[in-house]
Amino acid sequence: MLTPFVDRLPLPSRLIATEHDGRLQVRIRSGVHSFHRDLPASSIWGFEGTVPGPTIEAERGRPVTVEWRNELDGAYPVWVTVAPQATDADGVPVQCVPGLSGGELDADAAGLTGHTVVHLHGALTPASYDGWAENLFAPGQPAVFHYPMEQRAALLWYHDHVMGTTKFDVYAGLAGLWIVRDEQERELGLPEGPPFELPLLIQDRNFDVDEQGQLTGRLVHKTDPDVMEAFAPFTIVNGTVWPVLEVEPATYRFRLLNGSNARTYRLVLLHDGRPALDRIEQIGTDHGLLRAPAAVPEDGLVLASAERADLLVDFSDLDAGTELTLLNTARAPCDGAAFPAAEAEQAADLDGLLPYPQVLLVRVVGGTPTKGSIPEKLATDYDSASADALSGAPRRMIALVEMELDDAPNMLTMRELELVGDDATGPLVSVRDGDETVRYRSVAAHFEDRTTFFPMLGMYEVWQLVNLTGDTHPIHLHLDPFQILSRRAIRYEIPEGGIEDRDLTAEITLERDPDDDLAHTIDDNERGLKDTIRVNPNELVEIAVRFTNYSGRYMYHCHILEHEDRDMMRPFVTMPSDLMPFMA
Ligand SMILES: [Cu+2]
Repeated sequence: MLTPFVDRLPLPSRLIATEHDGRLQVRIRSGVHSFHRDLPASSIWGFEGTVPGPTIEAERGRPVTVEWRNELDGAYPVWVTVAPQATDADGVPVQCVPGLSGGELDADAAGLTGHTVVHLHGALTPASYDGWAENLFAPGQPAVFHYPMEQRAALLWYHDHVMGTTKFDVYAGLAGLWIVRDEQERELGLPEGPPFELPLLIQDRNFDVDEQGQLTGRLVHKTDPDVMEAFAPFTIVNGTVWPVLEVEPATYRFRLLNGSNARTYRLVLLHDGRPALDRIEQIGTDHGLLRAPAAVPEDGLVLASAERADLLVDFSDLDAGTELTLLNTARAPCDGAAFPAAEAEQAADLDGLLPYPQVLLVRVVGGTPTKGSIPEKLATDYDSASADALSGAPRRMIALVEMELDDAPNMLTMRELELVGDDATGPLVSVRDGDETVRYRSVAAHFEDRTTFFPMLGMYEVWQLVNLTGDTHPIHLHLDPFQILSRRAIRYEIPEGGIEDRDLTAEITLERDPDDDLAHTIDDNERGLKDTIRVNPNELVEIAVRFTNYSGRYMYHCHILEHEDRDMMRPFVTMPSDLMPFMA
């Protein structure tokens, strides 16, 4: 119904902080946006009224002050609905088709008046400027945020983070990219800026239809009784459905971000119908450069919501007129299951809420072939946490659980678990690893529950995330980056009624479930500095994190926006060491 590959890939406008002496003003405005040649204009909320917002480019060590001017006016521009059935009359999942599918308009969403708060994802930011989800500013209220930019070069992104409505605000368009650059990275001679460095913000969107079934351009956030996340059928890159990118025969640098509400992508580049993943070297991840380039996993590049990839893609040997397609092969919701790259053209899967695998068409045009060299060594400024540093590290255990509710969609929560002794009774979580069993009690489940995590600045901590749900959750920590230590298969049993509002009863064993065919491996491209990590079903992921400079109240959460809004988000408070003795 929309023709793929007819619109050119747009590039967001660039806002280079040093050209403005580090002082920027970004207006948050209602606007209109064209998502496709054949779609009427859509009403949106956007930074500077555009989708995506401008790409802000900053230099390490040069602070940036942004006056986020909330000038939103008018009604919330997206129609929100829960369709009454999961499938339509033809048996097609309603999330694969446009329109409201018989759903009523959500009056509460329609009544939103534009309170917002901006979070710079991936930034090392003092707590007061981190975009705490409850510190909102209404239209007309000033918000001046200071970003120190004392951090390595990386692709960050800024987006709305309002408690309970992040899923609506980001979906309406409130997201933009932010690139930090530094001299260490420049020394590698990588492409910087146009035409060879291209930011690619990938998202999924849906639209309404009129009585004749024609698309109206009105954005639609639709869920169904079986699936609480919105998985929209149309993939947009930089705000355009299935765009075309014209390239010269050269090496390009793609800065990818998955900015979707919930969808995980597994991206496959095809040339003449065959995987061309060997044209791609991944050089960076969430927090910047890897230590060495990594090949893309053979099934494709997986990016969950908020994950980034810095890629060098070689088109230098290709004749003018050559076309390559970037496709997505990941079913939704994502459970980590494999799909062979060679079959990417057949990846469409209605039951997997993937009606259209198309993402982007790359067309080679004329030019002088220029092959960029890829440095063998990239980052030299970080190492793995040493066994020494980790031996005395505090360990924190977090269980991801899905609670069924009688009168509402399921609720995803994170349970913070506290070690208990052998004599503890009541609802407990046991974790058996070989001959050893440790037991925990759930001490926090909701955002408003008491804070239990008080990490000390400068000290490594090991956080363990155990997934007791059927889907993959991308878990994001605000503030400093972390490194993944391990990904282990688990099996578990939760007795009938074991998931209560606060309490949790579960038996977890660190061994593979016989029905589990996930690999539970760490990909090479996950061995960098990360701020978002996928925790797959039947899996325990261990990360090492060290908070460095800023103390205060921050958040960690699942980055599926429908999950963080309800209730997969928790606070933590980073503490300077000298104040630790004064903690109650
Ligand atoms: Cu989640």
